[in-house]
Amino acid sequence: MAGGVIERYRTHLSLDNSVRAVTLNEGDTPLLEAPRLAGAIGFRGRLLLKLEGLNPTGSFKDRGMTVAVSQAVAEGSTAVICASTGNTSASAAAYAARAGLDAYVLLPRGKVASGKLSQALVHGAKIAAIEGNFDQALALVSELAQTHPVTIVNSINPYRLHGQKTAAFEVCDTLGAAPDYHFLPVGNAGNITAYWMGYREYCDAGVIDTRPKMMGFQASGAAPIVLGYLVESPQTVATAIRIGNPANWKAALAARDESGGVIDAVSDEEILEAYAMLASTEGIFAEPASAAAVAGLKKINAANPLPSSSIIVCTLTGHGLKDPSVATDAYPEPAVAAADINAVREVLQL
Ligand code: AN7
Repeated sequence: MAGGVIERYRTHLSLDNSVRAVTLNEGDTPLLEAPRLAGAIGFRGRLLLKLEGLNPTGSFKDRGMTVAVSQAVAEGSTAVICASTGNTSASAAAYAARAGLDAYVLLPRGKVASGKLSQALVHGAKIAAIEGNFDQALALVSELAQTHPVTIVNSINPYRLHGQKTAAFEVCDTLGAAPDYHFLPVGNAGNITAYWMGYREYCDAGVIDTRPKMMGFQASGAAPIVLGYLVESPQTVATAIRIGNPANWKAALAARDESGGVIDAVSDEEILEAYAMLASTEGIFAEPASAAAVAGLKKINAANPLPSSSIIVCTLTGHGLKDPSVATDAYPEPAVAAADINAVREVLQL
C-alpha cells in the first residue's frame, strides 16, 4: 500500500487534521514466517519476524520520526535535536532533510555503528561526538532544548511513541489477531512501550480480543531494568542498546506487568549466536541489537518450552548492514585465490 504510517493510521495518532505528513513511505514492513529459525531454536509453534530493517532508513525509528517531524513542522519548528546510539540520529537526519529542517545530533563518541554514522553525515546533520555515553548525551539534549528553539525527537517526545505503535497495528492487521507473545530488544524502552500502547488500543477498539505477553530483552552489560538499578557504564556489542538509564523505564515495567510478560537479559555471546543463526537459517541480516530478541526467545524457550500452539512475533528492529564490522570481525577474511580456475577450486574446495 502506498503512503506511510500517518496516511494509513492517522485517526490513531493524536495528530491534528491540519498536520501534513513528512514521510518516506515508512512502515508496511514484512511479517515473515521463520520455520527454520524456530526449528533451530527448538520452538515448536509459529514464529514470525517483523522486518523493521526494511524501513526507509533501515530501522523501526522511521515510524516514530515521521509523526514527530510532521508535528514539529506543524508547530513551526525549524530544527530537531536528539541523542542517539545511531538509529534515531539516522532517522532524524533523514526526515529533517525531507522536511527542510536542521538536525542536531549528539552521539557517544566511537560507539555508533558505521552505517548509522554515515547516514547522519550524508543527510547533513550537525553532529557532536560526545565523550560520554548515550545517557549523558540525552541529558545534554534535554538541557539544550530548554534554552534553544529545537524540538527533541527522542522517544521522550510522545509523537514518537504514537508512530511506533503502528507496528503493533500492522502485526494484528496481517495476522487478523494479536500474537501470543511479542519479543523485542529493549534499550531506551520506547519501542516496548509503543507496542504495548498499540496492542492496548486495538484491544480497547475491539479490533483484537487478546493481547500478547511483552517479552523484552536487554544486553546483560546494559540491563538496568533487569537489575533494578541504573548502569553507569553500559557495555555491549549491540551498541544500539548500550543504554544504562532508559527514559521509558517505568512504562516498560508497566508493559511487562500488565501483559504478564518478561524483561530479561542476554549475554553478548548469546546475541552474536542469534545474529548468526538468523542469517544462516532464514537469510535475514539483522543488527546485533535486533538479535537480542531472538536470543531471548531461545533462552526463554530452553528454560521452559513455549506451547506449540503459540504464535510468536519477534521484531527485528534494524538492518544488519547498519553495523557491518560486527560481521566482518566475527568471520575470517575470505581466502584469496589467483584468477585461475584451479586456484579457485582449491580455495572453495569445489
Ligand atoms: C536497532 O537510536 O536508542 O528500547 O538512539 O536502534 O525503543 O530504545 C536505538 C534503539 C532496538 C532499542 N533496536 O529500542 C537510538 C536508540 C535497535 C535500536 C533499540 C534501538 P528502544
